[in-house]
Amino acid sequence: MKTLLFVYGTLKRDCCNHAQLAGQRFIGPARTVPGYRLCDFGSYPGMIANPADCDGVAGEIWSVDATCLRALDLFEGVPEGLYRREAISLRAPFASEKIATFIYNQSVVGRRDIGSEWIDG
Ligand code: PCA
Repeated sequence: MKTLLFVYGTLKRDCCNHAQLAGQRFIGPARTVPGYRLCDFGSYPGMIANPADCDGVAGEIWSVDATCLRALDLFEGVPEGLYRREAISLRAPFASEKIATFIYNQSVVGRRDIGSEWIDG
């Protein structure tokens, strides 16, 4: 079974952890609806809900198989509660269904808001 996954950080093409998506299918660029922002954790970003946001977050949609999705959950620290995998709303052309993504699941107090787009440094 395949799952559509929205990636916005180090899993994107040209980013440091992209190899985790090896063998999976790129569907296209995408953007969340407004209400999400990125926080800076140094070498990676965390996306959180922020009702004051007007822009949403930019990323990519990938179609991933069940084995890859399980591996990604471990890689992103879902069992430890670093991220949680959640289905959220994206803008057109992906607006008709909710799409899975990794939402940051820990405190962002004191972390820098980096807005809508992650660029690997
Ligand atoms: N990896 C996941 C979540 C944040 C990160 O750096 C991603 O790229 O979507």
